Amino acid sequence: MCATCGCGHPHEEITLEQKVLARNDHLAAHNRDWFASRSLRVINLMSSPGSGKTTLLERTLRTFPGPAAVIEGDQETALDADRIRATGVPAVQVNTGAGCHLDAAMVRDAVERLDPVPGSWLFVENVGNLVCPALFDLGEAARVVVVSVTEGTDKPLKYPAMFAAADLVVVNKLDLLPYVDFDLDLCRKYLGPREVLALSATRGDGVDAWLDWLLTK
Ligand SMILES: Nc1nc2c(ncn2[C@@H]2O[C@H](COP(=O)(O)OP(=O)(O)OP(=O)(O)O)[C@@H](O)[C@H]2O)c(=O)[nH]1
Ligand SMILES: [Mg+2]
Repeated sequence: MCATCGCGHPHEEITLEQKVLARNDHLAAHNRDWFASRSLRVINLMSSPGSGKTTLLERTLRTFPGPAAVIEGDQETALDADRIRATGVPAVQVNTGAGCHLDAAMVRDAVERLDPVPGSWLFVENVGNLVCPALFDLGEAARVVVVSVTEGTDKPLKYPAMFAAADLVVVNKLDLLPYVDFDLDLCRKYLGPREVLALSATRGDGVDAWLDWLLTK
């Protein structure tokens, strides 16, 4: 019951959120088993809108040596899936409508439609959002958070849940560093022991280290 007015709403809302997350965790555990049975290496890419997730995938997939497939999450449009297919790699677009993140059920449905070759790297580009996607396990093997130098140095401090969940943080748009007020050393300090790769998805510097990291997955 609500301590302020006795209406009961806050208590119900908290219970509902816990149930939604518990159900998602259960489905994500099934996804993880299913991915393992097909030797799929699933990478969940998350960031604010426009940090360069799709651009990084486009560059990656043009030279990636292994089999790959992509699930694209956006509220609307199939623009990102179209960009991925233009590289020759299969992609499925998931539109979440009013939703602000992908969940385990959406990914399971999409991967069944995509039917990737066993042993593939399966890239999941989450909906652009530094908050909600951090809460939803998809059954992935690794979480990559992309932050670009145009977003400001303070993002790891302001959105700690997202960065705490990252196996790797990619700092993108390195080519713009001379023109913006972004302190890469301070950003690394804020990120603590987390692995960080700085790169430019458009110009290509730093991308080899990213490819090497992916091949360890
Ligand atoms: N200068 C520069 N621009 C970049 C770089 N990477 C991406 N961009 C630009 O940033 C803009 C957004 O890139 P996207 O790859 O669409 O970003 P996204 O994270 O996929 O965006 P959403 O899917 O909408 O969340 C585009 O204009 C890209 O060309 C980079 O390394 N350097
Ligand atoms: Mg995108």
